[in-house]
Amino acid sequence: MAQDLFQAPDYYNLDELLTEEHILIRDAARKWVKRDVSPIIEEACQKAEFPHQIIKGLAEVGAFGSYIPVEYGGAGLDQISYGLIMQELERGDSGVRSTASVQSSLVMYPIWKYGTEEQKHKYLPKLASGEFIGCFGLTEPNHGSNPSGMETKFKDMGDHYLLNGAKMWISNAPFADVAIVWAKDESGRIHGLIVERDMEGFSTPETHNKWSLRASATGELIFDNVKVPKESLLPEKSGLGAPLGCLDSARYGIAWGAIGAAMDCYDTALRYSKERTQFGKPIAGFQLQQKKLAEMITEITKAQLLTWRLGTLKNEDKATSAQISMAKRNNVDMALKIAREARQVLGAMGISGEYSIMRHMMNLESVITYEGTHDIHLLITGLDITGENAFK
Ligand code: TGC
Ligand code: FAD
Repeated sequence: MAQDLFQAPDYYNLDELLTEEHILIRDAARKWVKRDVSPIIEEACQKAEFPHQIIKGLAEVGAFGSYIPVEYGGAGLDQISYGLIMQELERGDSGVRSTASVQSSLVMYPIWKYGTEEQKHKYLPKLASGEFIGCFGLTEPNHGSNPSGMETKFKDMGDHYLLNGAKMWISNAPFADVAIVWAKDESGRIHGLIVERDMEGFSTPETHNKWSLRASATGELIFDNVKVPKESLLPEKSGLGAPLGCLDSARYGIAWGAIGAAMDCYDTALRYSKERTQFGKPIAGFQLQQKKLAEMITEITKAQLLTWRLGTLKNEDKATSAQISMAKRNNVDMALKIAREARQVLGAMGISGEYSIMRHMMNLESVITYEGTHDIHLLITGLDITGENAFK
């Protein structure tokens, strides 16, 4: 990748809405991405390899459990800080943000919210420091958008549970030390279980041939008569609302993350348009290119405002699931459209790994699908405003 010259757009002086602490945290993450992610990320993507060397840095910038209390090893930060970190990580690459959002919102969050004190002390500090990496298994081969139909199940064997089934499309699975697995008990109720890598009968084959999120490792979780100790069940919440509660937190982080990807595409296209000369002048001087750039900064600014407001609601514990869905859906769609337009501004150079745009565009095709597809989030808004369920 060419040198990382990123300059963050702030068209409406939104930094004035942030505290000094927010800016310090964001800038530390921004600096780390420039120094440790940008120089290696293109090659990791081309090779379809997760860059394990970034784990320590992710922990150091507070990307693992930023809002988890300090007593459990987290950074004890507010929701806007968490969002800003996700924004900066995804500015580098959606796969890097994915690793951090899974760890924070889909692994640490359920242990923190639904776990016992013993589980919290056993796992959270190690997850915060990056000594352990986690994954979250909800999606199955036959159940993606409708997880309530899941077939993975466990049986009470007296002194342990016996777990059987399979999950697929699981981020971090191939190297995760622990998996939060959602499975049904004998009565059909959904529970979360903490499954450790070395449990017999548990395997995590890697998913290959992805054209998207290539720097993030994706895999399956296969449970073949896995004996899970009884103390591995998350006791404080059950039912589909338990995994969906984790998704609220992760979707919120994605809403911020997508802004990062969009900012990077816009900034790259703006700089290129000023440098690239055709027909005797910089292409930035042509109306058609200005239309693209002006629309990009408008959409980014709208998304920044929406997401900042969502962050303030989240800090007050007032953000609804439907509000989070709206921001996730809007921002990922916005970022994907900007990536497509920005790529065109660069002409042929837009498809080159010299620039980040094509990588962002391919990544965003996953981001618009996972954590609830674009269509599912629209139906969530539809249900919220009309009271009519159009899912079924
Ligand atoms: P429904 O009947 O609506 O709800 C069942 C129960 O759940 C409650 N609930 C929620 N609770 C917390 N947060 C939410 N967002 C919630 N949405 C619903 C609801 O109140 C109810 O509670 P109760 O007490 O009445 O039982 O459920 P449904 O079966 O009709 O499904 C609704 C639907 C379609 C919206 C939901 O299932 C859904 O969101 N589907 C999308 C699936 C999804 O997002 N999968 C993501 C997998 S993880 C992932 O992609 C990680 S990628 C990570 C990365 O790499 O970054
Ligand atoms: P389907 O549910 O089969 O949907 C196919 C199409 O039908 C979509 O367009 C959808 O919008 C549409 N559709 C479905 N239902 C309706 C309806 N009622 N009305 C209208 N349209 C509908 N999952 C995890 O559990 N953990 C992870 O860590 C994880 N990481 C992922 C990483 C990557 C790279 C990817 C690509 C996916 C990941 N997922 C993960 C899975 C992801 O959450 C699912 O792919 C997603 O929820 C959609 O499920 P599906 O792919 O089975 O699509």
